[in-house]
Amino acid sequence: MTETQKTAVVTGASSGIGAATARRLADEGYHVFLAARRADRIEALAAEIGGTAVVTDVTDAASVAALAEKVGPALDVLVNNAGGAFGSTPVAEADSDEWKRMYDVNVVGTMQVTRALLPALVASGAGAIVNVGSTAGRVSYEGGAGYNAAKHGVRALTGALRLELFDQPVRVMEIAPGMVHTEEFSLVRFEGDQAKADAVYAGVPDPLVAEDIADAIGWMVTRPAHVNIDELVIRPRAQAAQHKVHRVATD
Ligand code: 8X3
Repeated sequence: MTETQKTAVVTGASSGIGAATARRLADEGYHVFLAARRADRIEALAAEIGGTAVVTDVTDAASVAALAEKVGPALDVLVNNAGGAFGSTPVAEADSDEWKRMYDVNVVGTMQVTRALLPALVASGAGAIVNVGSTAGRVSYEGGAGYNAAKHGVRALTGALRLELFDQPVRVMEIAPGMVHTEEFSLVRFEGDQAKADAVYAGVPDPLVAEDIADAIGWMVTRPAHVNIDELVIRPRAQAAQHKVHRVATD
């Protein structure tokens, strides 16, 4: 890292949108701190992009404090990407532990990382926060309630934070992706059931990929410091709405 190089933290940087965003921000010239639980993955990516891997569990305040310590006194960009959906049961059959985990990683995790890094973002004189929300935080759908609630929570947190920081040199932004075909998102949601995970994207001509979201985040953070992209909803063309998805026969 050079004295003048800008810095970024990306949580959930071990795969999918987080890994693609880390790569993208490195391409934009940032020194990227890759925060995630899986050391082997973030160390490999850090080596590839010249960043710093920091094994972090965003749900653990002590682990997040260690991340802040490593980042140091100034930070330009924070991408709160760590999150996910666990399970897809209707409310009548919901698993309380899955719901708590979703709230913990998506909402409390975002809060804890933001709280810890806010002084450094302010100190940079032009900080930028991008919270990775979801179209699932705009509408609800069957079997999605726990995730819907968590991502609506990310949106609520983002809105309150923007108001609280109105006189501070920190932009507070949210990106809300729709259908993005990543290696793990649906696999995690369906607890390792590859067939169910594949069915989500079956026949969809071009779902978004992680690089599409990374590209948008790269654009958001590289706008001039006075330009706050409050919310950016981004879907594949084939997904006109959550339930209105164009699919073509695959056989
Ligand atoms: C993921 C988008 O469509 O699975 O955040 O709810 S969706």
